[in-house]
Amino acid sequence: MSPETTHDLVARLAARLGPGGLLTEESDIAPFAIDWRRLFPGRPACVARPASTAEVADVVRICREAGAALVPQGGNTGLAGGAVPDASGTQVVLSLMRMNAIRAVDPVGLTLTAEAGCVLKAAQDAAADVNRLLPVSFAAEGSAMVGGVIATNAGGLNVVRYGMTRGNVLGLEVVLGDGTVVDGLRALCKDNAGYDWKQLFIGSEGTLGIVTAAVLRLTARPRHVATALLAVPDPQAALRLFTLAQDELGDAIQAFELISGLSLDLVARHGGLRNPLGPAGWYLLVEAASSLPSLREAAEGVLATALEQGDAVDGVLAESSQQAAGLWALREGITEAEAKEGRGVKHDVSVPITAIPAFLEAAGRALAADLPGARANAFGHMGDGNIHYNVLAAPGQTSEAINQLVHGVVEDFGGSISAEHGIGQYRVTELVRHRRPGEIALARRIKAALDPDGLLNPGKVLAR
Ligand code: 2HG
Ligand code: ZN
Repeated sequence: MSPETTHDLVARLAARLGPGGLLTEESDIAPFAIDWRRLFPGRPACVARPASTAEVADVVRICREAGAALVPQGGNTGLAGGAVPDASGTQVVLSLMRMNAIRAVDPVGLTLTAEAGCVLKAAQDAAADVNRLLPVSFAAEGSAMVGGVIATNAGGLNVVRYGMTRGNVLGLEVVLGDGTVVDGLRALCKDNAGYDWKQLFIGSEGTLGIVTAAVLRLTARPRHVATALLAVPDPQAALRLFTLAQDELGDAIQAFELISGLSLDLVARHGGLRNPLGPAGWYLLVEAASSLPSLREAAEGVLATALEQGDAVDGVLAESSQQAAGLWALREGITEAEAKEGRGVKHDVSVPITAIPAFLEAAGRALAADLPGARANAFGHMGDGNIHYNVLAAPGQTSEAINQLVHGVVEDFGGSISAEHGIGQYRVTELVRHRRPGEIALARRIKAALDPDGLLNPGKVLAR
């Protein structure tokens, strides 16, 4: 794109969006130009901030006429560089932040309709105000926005009970790459009328269309919550406890998180948060919730059995919601603590739940043999098979070498190289290596059908 074309494009967008709708000053656009981890610094031509679906559609049309690429962005909390522009100075960041309304909450029909720029926490709070639960939840929920949560099919802490974002989206409104608005904002639990096209956009990271609003599923809000931290000798014991929890607490389990000893050391060192239990190789943060009054008794029973059979060597069941929040702060502080420790190479992998202990052992062995000095900071959502096998690299070790080693072990266990964070820019090369040729070819056909000019978030998910 020539400088004149970029100049004309910016002028047209400014005219359409009016004051506050377009950012062009270096200092204004800087926060939109780089990801949270500061791994992918970019430089956009400008940041468009439409305030309605009609404005989004016009931005898309204006960009398309100029041949300019668009990079949709919500709260910019992603960990795979999927929402930031390249460094060409020609891409337009399309921030959904001004489309932040909650359009409707229906506590009887159990739905909430929100615009893409609504912060996830605000949507959760709106559900809680009418005594309902919006079950998608993760550490960045105070900044992440509904559109980005959907575009990345975010996972998080409660997937073991409520599934991924995909399972919690009932209806969707999207703007296609040619500016067409597709309104599928139906508040229906059951809808088998033709292709379920919304699934194409959920998890497509803004490469097939732009999510502008959604109908989300709400659930009952359990009255009682039991939260426990357990120290466990090894991942095999953690797996036995997963079965025990399934047997005794069943569908009341809403989080089953595995945390390495190193993770809690880092949270203590960099976040100043004290681990209330003694030193151990591994920990479990387990949470169950139910409206039945017998929950606490059942949870106490599980903790007692776990200690008795030696699968837990220490444990605490929170006595209050503040104490529970303290336990969660340990878990939710890992990402920031890891960032302060040094260069972490992140992996967001999944393997069958049963294979988690063997996977951890095999990955640890491979790391020790091939990349001496590297430290594994493993933690994650054991209850859904998703482990963040992050590696704190030793000097001279490349991300590529570490990725290939870890993902090779994942492959051996029939796993996935991205369970919940998506591909973004971070895993584009690794995706090609780990998906079958037929799967990549199909993805390219879908991309070509919906974005023939390649203007929607180019270079993300699929290589250009
Ligand atoms: C979590 O589970 C997030 O806390 C972030 O998915 C994981 O920092 C990470 O690698
Ligand atoms: Zn996670």
